[in-house]
Amino acid sequence: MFPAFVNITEEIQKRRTFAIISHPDAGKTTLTEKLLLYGGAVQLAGSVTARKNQRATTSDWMELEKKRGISISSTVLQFDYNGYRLNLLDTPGHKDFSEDTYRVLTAVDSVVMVIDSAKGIEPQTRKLFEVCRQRGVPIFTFMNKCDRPMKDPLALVDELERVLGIGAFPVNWPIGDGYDFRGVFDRQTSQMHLFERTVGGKYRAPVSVGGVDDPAVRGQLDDTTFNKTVEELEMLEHAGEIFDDAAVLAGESTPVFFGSASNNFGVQLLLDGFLKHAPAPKSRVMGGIEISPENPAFSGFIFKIQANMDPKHRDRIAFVRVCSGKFERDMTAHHSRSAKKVRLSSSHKLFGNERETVDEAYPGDVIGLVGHDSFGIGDTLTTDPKILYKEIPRFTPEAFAHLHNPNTAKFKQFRQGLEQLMQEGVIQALYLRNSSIKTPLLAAVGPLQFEVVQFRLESEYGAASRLESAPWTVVRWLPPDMKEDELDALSLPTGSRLAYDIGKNPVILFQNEWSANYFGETNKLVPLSTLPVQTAKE
Ligand SMILES: Nc1nc2c(ncn2[C@@H]2O[C@H](COP(=O)(O)OP(=O)(O)OP(=O)(O)O)[C@@H](O)[C@H]2O)c(=O)[nH]1
Ligand SMILES: [Mg+2]
Repeated sequence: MFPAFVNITEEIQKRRTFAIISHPDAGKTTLTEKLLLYGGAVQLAGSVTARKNQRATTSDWMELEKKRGISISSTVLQFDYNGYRLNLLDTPGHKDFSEDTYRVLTAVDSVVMVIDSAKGIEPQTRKLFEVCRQRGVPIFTFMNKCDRPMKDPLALVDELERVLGIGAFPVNWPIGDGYDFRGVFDRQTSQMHLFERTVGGKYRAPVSVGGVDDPAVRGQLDDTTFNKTVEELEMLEHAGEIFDDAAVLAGESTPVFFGSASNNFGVQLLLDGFLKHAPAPKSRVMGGIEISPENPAFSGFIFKIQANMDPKHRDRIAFVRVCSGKFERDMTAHHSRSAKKVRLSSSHKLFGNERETVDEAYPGDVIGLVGHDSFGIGDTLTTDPKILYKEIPRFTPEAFAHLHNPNTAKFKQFRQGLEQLMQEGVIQALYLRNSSIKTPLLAAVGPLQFEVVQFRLESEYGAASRLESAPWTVVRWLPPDMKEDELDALSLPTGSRLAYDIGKNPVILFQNEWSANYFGETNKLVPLSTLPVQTAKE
């Protein structure tokens, strides 16, 4: 049991573990930086990115993010603010990397959904929203980029409710927009917050706060902006909605905050408003058993693996979300995949690329474990082997390609690099049946994943590669218990091919949807599935 001086309930109640999600380019990484600035975790916004960029001279993989100006992988940042311990996960928005983003969603207790106020709800935001809703994850909304010509704020709120089918409660309201965006009105305290822009938004924006009638504040606004804001606020009041915590926690209503991440407008209000209402870690239900975070057994699961994050340490980190009990460095835990006991000695807390040894961790924390090659995505680590999490979603690949090694002298590097990257789950692999080609067929949710594999093979393993696209676009799983002779007996449409996934489950690769449907109709006794039957060991 726990030593008397640690109150585990208190530790759990302090934790807020959340992801920032949205369509590409809405401003997730920018907002993350600004939350760190306001959370006191960095002194100067941009310093995490800046550190990343300095490293880019040695870690070219980050170079790819910089070159393209997009996030290709999620980032974990842990910091303390105002009595809370935050575990923040910035996710990539591009749909080709949605496997990474979806895995992160299994590890968090709430999300901040960022919306570009000029664009409203974009397709990827909608998809991510659906995943959150299915999981019942509470959603907080940040309407970003109010410093640009934006949609009418009432229309934005209406769009949220209409398109996503969720209640929306504006916690604050924009004052002016575009060049005239001056700040926000906090509806809960009835205070105006007027900000000044700072060069590059590096420092906190100076703010003056006052009631609507406060002359110091009123004097800063022109009549048009002031009257429009007051009119809109009256309309909102008239609608008479109240902040409903229970609906927010049930994922039925989202608190809405307006602002501009790049200018630091509204960031503090978002941070404080979020912390006030976001949930602490709660129970997870697995196979009908409820595992409370206060369960004395330590348990957690691996939702991400990443090698070579820091060129100083060429190693592999398994990201674990702690779900129950207390983690202690050097403890021994049961590892679900190998069914063996493992000693967890090299544990870290993470802040982007930086890491620091951590001696203990509590439910809600994300920690990085180094030095276990047998760890895979989805694995459970626990002191109670009865606990088994099956959280990680699988995706149906839609793009297929062969990867060749053009340089026989580098065969070892090529092979080792590819194996590592597949273990990280950067890409899926299939093995063609009866094939002389020994390298796997790469299977991706989107083609940018191939680019990342090639880039990282070259920069981290010194192995060049040549990509050859494969003729298939559809994969379907066969029943996992099919025997070899039954597979032999199948009559496949022209151009189709049998293969196995990494769990040795048989699949068919089809040239197109039509061909897959045709097979389905002519082989009614062979049920096809778009995803493998999930076994916890995978
Ligand atoms: N005008 C304006 N631009 C912003 C604001 N916030 C972010 N941006 C810009 O929007 C662009 C995209 O920002 P990111 O933070 O990289 O977007 P992201 O959502 O992390 O993008 P991905 O991770 O690739 O999906 C950058 O050029 C930012 O400078 C804002 O409040 N106002
Ligand atoms: Mg980003």
